Amino acid sequence: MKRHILSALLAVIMLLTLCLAVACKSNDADEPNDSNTNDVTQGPGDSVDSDTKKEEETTDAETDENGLLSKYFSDYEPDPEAKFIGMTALGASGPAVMFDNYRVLSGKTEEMYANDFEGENPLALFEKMTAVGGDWNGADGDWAVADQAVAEGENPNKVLTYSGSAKGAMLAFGNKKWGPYRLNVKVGINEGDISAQIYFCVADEKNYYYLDVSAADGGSICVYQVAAGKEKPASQRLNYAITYGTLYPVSINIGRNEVDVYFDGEEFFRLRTSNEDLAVPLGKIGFSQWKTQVYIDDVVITDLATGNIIYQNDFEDPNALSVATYGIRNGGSWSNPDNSNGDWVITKEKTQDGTEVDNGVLYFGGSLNDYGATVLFDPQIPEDCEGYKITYRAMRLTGADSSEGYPVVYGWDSEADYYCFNLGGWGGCAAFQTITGGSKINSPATPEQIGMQNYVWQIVEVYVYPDVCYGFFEGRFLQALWLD
Ligand SMILES: [Ca+2]
Ligand SMILES: [Ca+2]
Repeated sequence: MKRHILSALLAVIMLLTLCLAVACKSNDADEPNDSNTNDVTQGPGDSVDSDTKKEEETTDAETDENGLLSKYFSDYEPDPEAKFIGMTALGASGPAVMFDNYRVLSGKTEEMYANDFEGENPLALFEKMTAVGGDWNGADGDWAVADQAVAEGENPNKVLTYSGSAKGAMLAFGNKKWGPYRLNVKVGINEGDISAQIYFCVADEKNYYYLDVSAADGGSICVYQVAAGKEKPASQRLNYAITYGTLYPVSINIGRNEVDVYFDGEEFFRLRTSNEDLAVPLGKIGFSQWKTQVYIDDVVITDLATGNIIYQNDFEDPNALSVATYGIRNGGSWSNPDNSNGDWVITKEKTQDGTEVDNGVLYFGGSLNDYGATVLFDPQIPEDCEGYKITYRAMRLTGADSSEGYPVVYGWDSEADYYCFNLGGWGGCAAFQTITGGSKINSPATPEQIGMQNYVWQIVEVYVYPDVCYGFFEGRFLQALWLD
């Protein structure tokens, strides 16, 4: 596995980081490392928008021999070998969309152009286009700079708005030869089922990619590719609740062979020139805990391509554990890994006051100090599966916020090779863990507690694709884990 080499490299990087970091390191082996142990480019630079330099605006858009705007991009040299190239553009499917803090960087930090829409003639360098399938005619006034609606006492802010109703409006910027580069922009939707688009690698009106940010149906994000006028999804569509009036930072890092798409500080999508080496993690799934007692119920594994149910278990069959096996989670200890002490059992749910409910559940009631005990099921995920989703509900009965309530393991080959979405670790937070060759890599834990509660059923969903896993808790996205 390529991961072995990667892990070794990361281990060296982690070691160096640890040597330099000093202080404030816990001895707890389950404590996440502050360094980013994922092979993930650092997040968007939008958090530093307050220092965005205000560029002098101009209407004199002189170009050099490459057609690049010489005033701004004289030092920028596109990579002729780059696989992802093209202009940027902003778009909207209807009114009530706003953009701000538009920046193009030639590297991670080197700014080529910045526009906060506060200056004179802020749209001078943009050109109007119409996306394929749209009916926009480039109407003047549809794109305009306006005051953002802000709460009393907040600083006034000008934003780029789209007030037209015709579809496919694109406000384009840049050059067809551009690449690699990074596009940072903030996007917001103020009302309705409207969607906003951030286009990149635009060759012309029939060939481009775009991130679609939609407020419809509770909100979602997805990347699409349009090639020769034909559109297809280039990523999964993920539910993401959009709060009206909020400007979300978007960062699209266009590399030579890969595009990383960040939304609100999270890397949600990676587009690559080839995913051929990647396969969806197969293997067993299981449940674990640490210093807590839990109920698990209604486990469902769904094939994401077909919608078919691959596996389900509602634990109403008292013999449901007869097909289970047992393991010890990496770093854990369990005196009876054959479960002869009955740590994991099928039982009837009880309420907090001890009333029995007519519902069979999977129950860990073992000693609170016996951690790492994992019960495993073999869902027989078909080898040609292109992606699956694990859904279950869980209830923590005891334990403080420092306990790990609902870790779910999947892709389990052995105790030395599997994945874990650990909910409740790191003081009530969550993070993916990758165990490969017996070594564990923790993703950075969520910055805040996820809100686990005792005696409340809570829903966990894990999407498993060949290149990425997404973890959700109570319908809320928590984290992505990139596989390569
Ligand atoms: Ca502004
Ligand atoms: Ca049940």
